Amino acid sequence: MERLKNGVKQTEEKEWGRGRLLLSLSFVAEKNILLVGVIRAEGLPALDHNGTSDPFVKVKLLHDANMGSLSSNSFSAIRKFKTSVKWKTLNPEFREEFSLKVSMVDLPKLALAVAVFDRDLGNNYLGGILLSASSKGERLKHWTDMMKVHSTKHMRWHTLSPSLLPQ
Ligand SMILES: [Ca+2]
Repeated sequence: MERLKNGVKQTEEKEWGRGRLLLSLSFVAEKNILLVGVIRAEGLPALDHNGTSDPFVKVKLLHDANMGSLSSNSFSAIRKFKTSVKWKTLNPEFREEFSLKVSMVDLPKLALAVAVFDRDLGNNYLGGILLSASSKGERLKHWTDMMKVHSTKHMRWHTLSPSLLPQ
């Protein structure tokens, strides 16, 4: 297939809509640490007048209430992080890793909310994903792979959804 100047990019944007995000997950059982790697995103929507965006990613660990209550010492462990801003790009390269203290008992009852924003006066929402044991498809597969095989970086692309994540 011929690589047309704009043809290829436009097709990709149609398929992905809000774009997609490459994430890495690794649970280190000996240290009770979940490592979340925000690697890169592709085909993000352009929200600025110059035809690009200024993306950054927020990562937040939440309690998935569908999966039962947490052990008492876990509430303090629920934290959030954000990456640096990548200016004027729809295909940002982040390569940032965050470390979250989580006990193995609580891991199946947690959810990871990953949301991409365009840095602006009001930080516009570009898209996001929610990974947990009550997710579906690729997201569920990624979460369960991380829980089953420890100390291994599980990498997976996720299609970003336009729906807002729980705060
Ligand atoms: Ca912007």
